[in-house]
Amino acid sequence: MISDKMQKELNEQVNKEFYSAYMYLAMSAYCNTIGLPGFAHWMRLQYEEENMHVTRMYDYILNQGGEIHLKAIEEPPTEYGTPIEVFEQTLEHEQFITKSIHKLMSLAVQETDYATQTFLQWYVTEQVEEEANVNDILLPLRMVGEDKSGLMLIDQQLSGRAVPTPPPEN
Ligand code: OFO
Repeated sequence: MISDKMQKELNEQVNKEFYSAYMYLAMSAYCNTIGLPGFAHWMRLQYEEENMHVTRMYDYILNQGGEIHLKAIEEPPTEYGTPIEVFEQTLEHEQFITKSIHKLMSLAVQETDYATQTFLQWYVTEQVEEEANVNDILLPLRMVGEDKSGLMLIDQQLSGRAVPTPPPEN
């Protein structure tokens, strides 16, 4: 069982995770149009990963006897600037999601909702990984700047990203 407030906040998070997926799909399309298929591949897999974040949360709400309220997903931009700017916006977005997950965790602690704390712990850890992955890409990107051969090399590396592992079931 979850409180009405927790149900509402988890539904809000579902919407944010949906937006994440939507934004990464838009970023994937953008990277394709600027001639960076490896970047596009990385973003496409990120889109798939976000969908898994959505469904895990959706399942949890239902398993706890809660109601699902799907809201409209905000339209993401179609253009994201330079390759560095693409990943800077990615980092900014993930930091926003981290804060949002932390707020949910604070609520679960405040409500002494142990089940939701356990459920959310996976997202807390996942966000550390999400931010670290983006920082690991931003570092070489900042080093190469606008250098075309450096960008091609990074594009090749990003094309090797493996399909994400599904999160554990609730
Ligand atoms: Fe769902 O972690 Fe990214 O946004």
